[in-house]
Amino acid sequence: MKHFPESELIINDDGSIFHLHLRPEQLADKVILVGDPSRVDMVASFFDTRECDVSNREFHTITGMYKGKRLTVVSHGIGTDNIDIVINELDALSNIDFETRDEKAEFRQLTLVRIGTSGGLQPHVPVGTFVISEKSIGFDGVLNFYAGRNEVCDLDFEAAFRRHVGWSPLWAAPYVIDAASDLVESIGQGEMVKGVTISANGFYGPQGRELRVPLADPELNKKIESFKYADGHVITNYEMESSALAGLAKLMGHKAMTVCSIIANRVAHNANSNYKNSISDLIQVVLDRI
Ligand code: R1P
Repeated sequence: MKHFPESELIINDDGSIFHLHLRPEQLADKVILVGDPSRVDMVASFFDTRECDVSNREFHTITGMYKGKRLTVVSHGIGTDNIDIVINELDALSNIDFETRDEKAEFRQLTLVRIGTSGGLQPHVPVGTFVISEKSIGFDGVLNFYAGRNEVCDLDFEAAFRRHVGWSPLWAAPYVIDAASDLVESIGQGEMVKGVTISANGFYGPQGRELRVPLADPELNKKIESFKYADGHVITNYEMESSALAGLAKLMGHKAMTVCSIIANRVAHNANSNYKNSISDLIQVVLDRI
């Protein structure tokens, strides 16, 4: 049984975990993840009752009941570095005894669904589409710091992708990871597109947006758009978190998936900055199906 000293697992004086400020009993088994702390209120506005509302930095959490289901909604801010914090802390809240600092004997599995916004990379995912990240490609490198990465990743897909785009040795090795298939089936019905999502490690250069500083490879997005894997998969969208969420969840034994509303299409060069209604519709669908 693993034991975790104070330096590795920091517990605040009130018994809450370091960044999220949550105590173990405040976490539900089903967790909705959103980037924006104010979007937590939007999700919780659907709840019938609330039992806690906790905020620290960009991490805002509300636990409550929705149609008889106990749910936690937590914001993670922007980027896979934040996902590393949030998923490790949610797992610690579930699977480490905060009194003894020992790993619990019985594993508690979480269901983690991120509801996000995203940029489309194909004509068949116009603004307003809901895209499920059936596969995620991490440009961020977070998963490469954990043992077992090769056992959970799709190494053939990684190799084909690297070859096709001429991946630079200066960039972190990309990792390719599947979402939990039962979540993809239960949530990804009807109107939703199942796709392949790149989680970029930045919003501008790493997603091919050039402002004043030129890009190392200005053709990278064109090569990404033209990539087609042997099984027919094409890359549908860019966001910044799904890879680390799916990857860490898989290494830890949790179920995870990301679904995004497309708010810009990089091929059609259009965007919708007024996307609140579309996100609200997506939230309602996910709350009903989770
Ligand atoms: C960038 O503007 C942010 O928006 C997208 C990206 O993943 C990144 O977090 O998702 P969210 O709207 O869920 O934060």
